[in-house]
Amino acid sequence: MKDVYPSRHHGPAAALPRLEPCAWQPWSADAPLTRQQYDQWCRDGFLVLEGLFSAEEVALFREELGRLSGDTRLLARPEAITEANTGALRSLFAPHRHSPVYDALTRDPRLLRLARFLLDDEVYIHQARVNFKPGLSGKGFYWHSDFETWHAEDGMPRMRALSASVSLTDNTPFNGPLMLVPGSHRTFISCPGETPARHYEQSLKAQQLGTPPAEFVQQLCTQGGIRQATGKAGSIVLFDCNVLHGSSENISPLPRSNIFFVFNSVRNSLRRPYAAPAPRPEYLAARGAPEALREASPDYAALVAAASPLPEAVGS
Ligand code: 6CS
Ligand code: FE
Repeated sequence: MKDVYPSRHHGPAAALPRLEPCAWQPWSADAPLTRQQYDQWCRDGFLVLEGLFSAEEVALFREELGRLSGDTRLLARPEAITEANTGALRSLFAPHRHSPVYDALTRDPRLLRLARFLLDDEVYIHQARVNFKPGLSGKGFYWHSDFETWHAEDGMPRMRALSASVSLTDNTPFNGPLMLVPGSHRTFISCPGETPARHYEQSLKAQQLGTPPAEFVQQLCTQGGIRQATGKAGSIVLFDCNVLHGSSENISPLPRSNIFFVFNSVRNSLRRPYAAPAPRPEYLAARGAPEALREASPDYAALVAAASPLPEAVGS
């Protein structure tokens, strides 16, 4: 299959035009977005939706986060990525595989309807992760396009995927919120360099390869500006797979913890990596025949109660 988004092929960096629509169907009155939100999505490549989840639901998601981040077996697995400088937990990949609460969240209509509408297809989870970004020491994520990595290293053919980041803590101007470049989703930056074997063992701590050279970051930021995706806990940031984004380190005392779900069209499932010696592990990129997600409105309180460790029996 012709690689329409060549990157990391030894050649110089280049700006290529996006070939896919930003939204895969026109707006209609029964869309899960207002016309204004739809137009903003197409123009900018991202959308902040406030107050999607209640304070009670966020508290339940946080309780589950505490359970997972305290699970020593899980922390010893490769899905747990630590900060290079402090060893603190930086990201936990595939949290939905280790949590019935987060697995249910992937089927919550408030997320699933948006993904299915904008991608105009059945969808599955390509990747999920919690980025913890702890207070005082949480490191940042340099400017990048997720699609560049998912295309080069996972074999994602086309731009028909989006991320939904659910804020589990307030995302303020001070604790390293996501920064996005409006309109950058319409340009694919073909990056220089060659993907080494097992690149993810380094890139998930601090990505250097597959990031656009400075002049391209400057050009896209000059054209579109930079927007901080701030919002209260319970808000979400929807962003296109190719929008240029990053986040600064967090030196505030407050953590900036978000859970990200990447919804991919079932027609866009992974092929062989376009620019890497071998596919990345399943916890980074779901492979094989995709199974379309079915909507469900779960009882998060019951799921959290069932998942939480039983209190030590008295006198045990
Ligand atoms: O390599 C990846 O798939 C991950 N890297 C970044 C910086 N964002 C997307 C994704 O979690
Ligand atoms: Fe990213």
